Amino acid sequence: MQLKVLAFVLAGGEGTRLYPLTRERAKPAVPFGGKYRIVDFVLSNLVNSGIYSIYVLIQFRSQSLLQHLSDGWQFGGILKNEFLIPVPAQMRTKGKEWYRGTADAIHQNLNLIEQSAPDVVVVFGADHIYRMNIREMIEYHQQRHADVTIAALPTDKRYAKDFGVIEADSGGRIIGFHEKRADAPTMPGDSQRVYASMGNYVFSTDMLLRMIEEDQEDSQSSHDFGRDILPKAIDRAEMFAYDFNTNNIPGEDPDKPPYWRDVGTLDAFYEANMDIRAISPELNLFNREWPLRTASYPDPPSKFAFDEENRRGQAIDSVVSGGSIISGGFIRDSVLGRHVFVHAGCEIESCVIFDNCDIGQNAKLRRCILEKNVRIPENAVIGFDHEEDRKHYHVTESGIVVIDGTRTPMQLSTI
Ligand code: ADQ
Repeated sequence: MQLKVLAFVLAGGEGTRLYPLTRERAKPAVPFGGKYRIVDFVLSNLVNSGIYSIYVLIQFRSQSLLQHLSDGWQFGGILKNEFLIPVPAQMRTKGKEWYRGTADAIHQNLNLIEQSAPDVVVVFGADHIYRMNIREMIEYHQQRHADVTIAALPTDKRYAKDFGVIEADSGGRIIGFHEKRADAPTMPGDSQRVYASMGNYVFSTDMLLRMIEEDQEDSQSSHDFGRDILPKAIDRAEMFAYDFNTNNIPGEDPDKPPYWRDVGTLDAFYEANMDIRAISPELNLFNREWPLRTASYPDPPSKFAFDEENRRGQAIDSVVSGGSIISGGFIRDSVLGRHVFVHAGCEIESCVIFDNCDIGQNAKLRRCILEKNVRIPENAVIGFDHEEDRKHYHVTESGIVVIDGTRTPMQLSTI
């Protein structure tokens, strides 16, 4: 395949339902799985698929995301076709506005498409935890001579209201697109499931340019792919659904459906973190044939020690990131970020702990998410009595206690 591919990653989402984790950062910059950020998944999928020409479109609270991209992802410089460049709104609309919707984000950057003249443009969201061989989706797009291909995940029909639903015939041709409608049509031959759009699209360049320009002329449009562009394109473009369950990822068990999770809510975010920590995890971080890339820091290794009372520091069915010290505490079913200090006598069960947290002696934590820089006092007991927890913290529907942290102090140069 000798195709010129340009990728846009839509990384501007606010992620309001992940509050307080999105108070200071855009959703794609929220930490995940100890040492990663959510955006690392789509970027790893692109790079592992051989796509290195990437613009990341940013908007809300972008500083943390920019910092992460700069720490871990800004490759390029030598080869002109290898770049990862964050792009804020260019204010190209008449009203000089921020991105008004996902399609407007592409519109404001049409010059980037025109000047590189790609054969296909891939537009992917940055909000999901998944592994995907994007090359296979592009091959499918080419084989079908499609103008537009949408990644589709067979999903229980009760979730139709949360997604764009693709209506396809048995050959995969798209005949309707229904953005977030509970009564959207089910899959051919399966009355219980719908084809949910994963928000990942492959476009042939000419068709994308035409659709985006026409959309700008429409004063009623909200300039969104799901709400405006895709439903309107049905009669005019060759559109196909790419069934994600047919995707093959090197190093993954071909009998298991590929992993994809929407982490739009705190509960879903928590559950997806839990998916990585078991002995045979749902999401395997150890697949060397499809590595998850992220920023790397000069962290020391993590350390497990006996405390003064000769209690072992140990972690079972857990993930512990670099620079963490477990001194005589017991950790089970948990995911720990970088530089977490667990003091003597702690018991931590089923928790997700971000970087730089400090858990005081003999504290007991169960089913908590700890933001960065949280200090848990000695002897604290959290996650056992939700009435008590609610007095101090946010507790989700399923009973996850979310403990907010403080800002990371910025190191300045001194003279
Ligand atoms: P939504 O879940 O509503 O539906 P949306 O808020 O449109 O998703 O965000 C899609 C992607 O674009 C995310 O990665 C987000 O970070 C990013 N984004 C949002 N606003 C942006 C902006 N102004 N600038 C840049 N990036 C922005 C969409 C589709 C559905 C599909 C689901 C799958 O509309 O059809 O089913 O994604 O999750």
